[in-house]
Amino acid sequence: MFMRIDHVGIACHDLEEKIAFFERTFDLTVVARETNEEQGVKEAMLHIADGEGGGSYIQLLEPLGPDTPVGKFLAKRGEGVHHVAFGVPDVAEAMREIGGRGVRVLDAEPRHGTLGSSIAFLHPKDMGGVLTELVQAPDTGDAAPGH
Ligand code: CMX
Ligand code: CO
Repeated sequence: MFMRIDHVGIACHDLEEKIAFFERTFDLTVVARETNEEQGVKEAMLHIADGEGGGSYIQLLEPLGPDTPVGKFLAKRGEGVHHVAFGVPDVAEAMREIGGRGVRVLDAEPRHGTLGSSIAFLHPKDMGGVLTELVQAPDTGDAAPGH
């Protein structure tokens, strides 16, 4: 079901400052910057490698406000790893299968993710304390990205 690690999401207070750190320390390149109102974040994707079914990235996340998932996380735990995202061939199918195995799927249907991907989240309390994201890359399968 999981094809690869799509990205590791890192919560931060200052997106521009963290982008500069990753660029100068690891020579990574930003391939996307987006504000995702639905997820309550301003974010950047830094490219690591290309793989079958999509690339792998570091996702830097700055909250749009305190009452957002990343805002609450920062207030409670400070900066650090916020979630791990796995690439799946078909996010809707993965949601159904995983949900049927007793893991809470936080989204009723796939949502819009970075670069036209379709995403859904699994509850950290059912995942050993790790907030987990499912990602269907935009060019895989025939399902249109969610909105
Ligand atoms: N990783 C691990 N545990 C987490 C967590 C995270 N990122 N976020 C919250 N938790 C834990 C909290 O520590 C808390 O545990 P305790 O009760 O033991 O203290 C529990 O989950 C509840 O946390 P909360 O602060 O009360 O937050 P909510 O229940 O309101 O929301 C969650 C938690 C995971 C349901 C919510 O953050 C969510 O729906 N996340 C999915 C969407 C998201 O994170 N979007 C931003 C990223 C967008 C992107 O990747 O593109
Ligand atoms: Co993510």
